[in-house]
Amino acid sequence: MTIEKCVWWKDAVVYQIWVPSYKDSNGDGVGDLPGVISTLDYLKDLGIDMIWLSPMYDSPQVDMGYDISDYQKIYPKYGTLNDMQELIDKCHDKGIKIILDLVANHTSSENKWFQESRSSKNNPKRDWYFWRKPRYDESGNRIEPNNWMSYFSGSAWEYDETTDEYYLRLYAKDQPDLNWNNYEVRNTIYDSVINWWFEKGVDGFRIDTAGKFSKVESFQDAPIILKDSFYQPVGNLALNGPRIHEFHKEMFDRCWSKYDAFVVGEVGRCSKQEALKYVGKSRNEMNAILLFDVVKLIYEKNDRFQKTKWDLIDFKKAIDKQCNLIKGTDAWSTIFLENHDEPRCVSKFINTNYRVEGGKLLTMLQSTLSGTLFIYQGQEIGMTNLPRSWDISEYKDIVTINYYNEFKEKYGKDADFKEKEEKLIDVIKFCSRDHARSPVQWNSEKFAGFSTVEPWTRVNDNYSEINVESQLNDPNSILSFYKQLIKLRKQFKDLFTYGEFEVLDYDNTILFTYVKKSPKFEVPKVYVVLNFSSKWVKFEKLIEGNFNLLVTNVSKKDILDEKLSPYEGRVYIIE
Ligand code: TEU
Repeated sequence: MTIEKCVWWKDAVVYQIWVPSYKDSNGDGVGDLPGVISTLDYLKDLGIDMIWLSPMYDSPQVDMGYDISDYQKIYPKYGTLNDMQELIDKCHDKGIKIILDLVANHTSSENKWFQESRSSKNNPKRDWYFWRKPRYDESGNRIEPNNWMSYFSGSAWEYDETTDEYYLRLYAKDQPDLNWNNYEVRNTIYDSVINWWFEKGVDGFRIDTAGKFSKVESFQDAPIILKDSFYQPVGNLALNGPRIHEFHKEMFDRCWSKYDAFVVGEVGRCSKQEALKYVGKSRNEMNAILLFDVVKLIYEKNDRFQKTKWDLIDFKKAIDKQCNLIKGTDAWSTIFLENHDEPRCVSKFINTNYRVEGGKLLTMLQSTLSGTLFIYQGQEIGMTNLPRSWDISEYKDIVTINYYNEFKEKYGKDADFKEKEEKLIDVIKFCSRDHARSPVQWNSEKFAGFSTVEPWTRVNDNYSEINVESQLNDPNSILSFYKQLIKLRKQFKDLFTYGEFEVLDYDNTILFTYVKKSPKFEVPKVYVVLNFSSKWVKFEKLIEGNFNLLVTNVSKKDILDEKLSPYEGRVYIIE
C-alpha cells in the first residue's frame, strides 16, 4: 500500500495552545485570545503550520473549559467572538491553520440543554442525557444505578433531587454525559457546534474523548478490578462502544466530508485493530488519532497516582505501535510526547540534571518519527514539572484535588498521615496534570512575561533560567534545536514523516536505535541512535552503509566515533 501524500495535514507541525496559561494580554492573570494573536509570528518562525486551541468556549471552568456551557460563546476572560474571528483570520493570513477542541461527550451542568433536561421527566430534552432510577440496598439505602467509577474519582452517577433520578457523568459531577443515541443531540452537535464553527473558518477539530460517545446500554455493573472499592473502572462499557463507529461515520458525512478539514480523535487506549476502525482512510471516520500508549507509560492503567517504573523497552514498543499504525494500512499516525493532561516530557523521560541534552534528544526522537507531529506549549523550551517543594495547595487541577481529598478522607486521621501525604506528593510531583498547566515562561521578568499581575496559577520557579527570550538568540538552546529539527523534518519528509519505522535494538535498555526508510527504496535511509542514559555508552553501527551525520545534540567537535556521551543522540543519513 502506498501512502497518500497530497493532503496538507500529514506533514503539518501542530502546536497545542492551552489558553489560560499561554499569554495574558490584558493584565488579569489569565491567558487570552489576543495573547495568542500576539505570538503568531513567534509560532510561524518556529515552523508551526497548525494550532490546536484547547476549549475557549463559555464555561464555568470546573474542568478548565472541558465543561462547556455555551458552544457559540467565548469564555469572557479569554475574549470575545470578534477576538476569535480575528485569531482565525490572522492565522490564515500567516498561512497557519487552526483547529478547535470538540468536547461533545459531555457538557457543563450549566449548559441550558442540561438545565432543561434536569427540570422534569417530561421535558423534551430529558433524553438528551442519561437519567436512571436509583437502586436500593437491603437496608433501603439509595445507591447508584450501577458501580461505574468516574474517571475523576467516586461514582460516575450523580443524584438529582428535582426528579429523584441519577444522571451519568463519566468525568466531574458538573459534566453530564450527552446521550448520543438521541438523534436530536447528534444533529445539534453537527449543525450548531461543528458546522457553525466551520462557517467561521476553522480548519478542523481535535475530538475530545472520541472513543466514549457510545455506552453499553444495559448499564450493567463493571467487573471488579479494584478489590477495596465499590466503584469500578468502566473499561469497555463506555469505550469503543456498540454504536461508536456509526456515530463517527455519520459525523464524517454530515461535517468532515463537507470541508477540507483535519480531524484528529483522542481515542486513548486501544489495540491496533481497534484503532484502524477509527482511522483507516476507507472507513470514512477521522484523519488521525491520538493514542496514549507512549504518554501513559508511567502510571498504572486504572490509577494515575500509582507510578510505575519507566522502561525504555516498553517505550520502544509504544512508539513502534504508534508509528507502525501506517505500515501496510491506509491509516495515518500522530506523534506527541506532551499535552495539557500530561507531565512535561523532560521530567518524565529524562534525568533532569541533563535537561538540555535530554530535551534535544526527545526533539530528535519526535522529529524523525512517522505521522503528524504535535508540540505542546512550552515543550519547545524544555519546560519542566513543578518543583517538589511546592505545597499541595498550589495544585489546581480537579483530578489532583479530587484524588487528594479522597486520600485525606481515607487516611486523614492516621497517626502517620504526614508521612503518607509526603509519599503521595512524591507521586503527584510526577503524575499530576498540573505540570503542563503552569504559565508559559516567555522571559525572565516577574511572572515570566506571561502576565503583568499574579497569574491564576503559579509560575514555575525556574522561569529566569528557562524562558523563550533567553533561548531565542542562543544557537545552543532547545528552542533553536526545535527550529532546526522542524526544518529538517520538512526537508526530509519522505523519510521522517512518511518513512517506515524499524527498531534495531529492541532489547537494549539504554540505547534506542531505529531506521526510517521509504517502503520503495533501501537507500537513502535515516539511522537514529539515542542514548537514553546519563552514562557514556559504546557506539556500534548496527547496519552496513555509508553513514553521513546529519544532526546531533552535542557539539560536532565533541563527538567521539566509538562512544556516546550522556543523552547524546545522532541522526545519520545512509546513502
Ligand atoms: O481527557 C480524556 C481522558 O480521559 C484523560 O486523558 C484524562 O485527562 C485522564 O485520564 C485523567 O486522569 C480529555 C481532556 O483532554 C481532559 O483535559 C478532560 O479533562 C477530559 O477529556 C474530560 O473532558
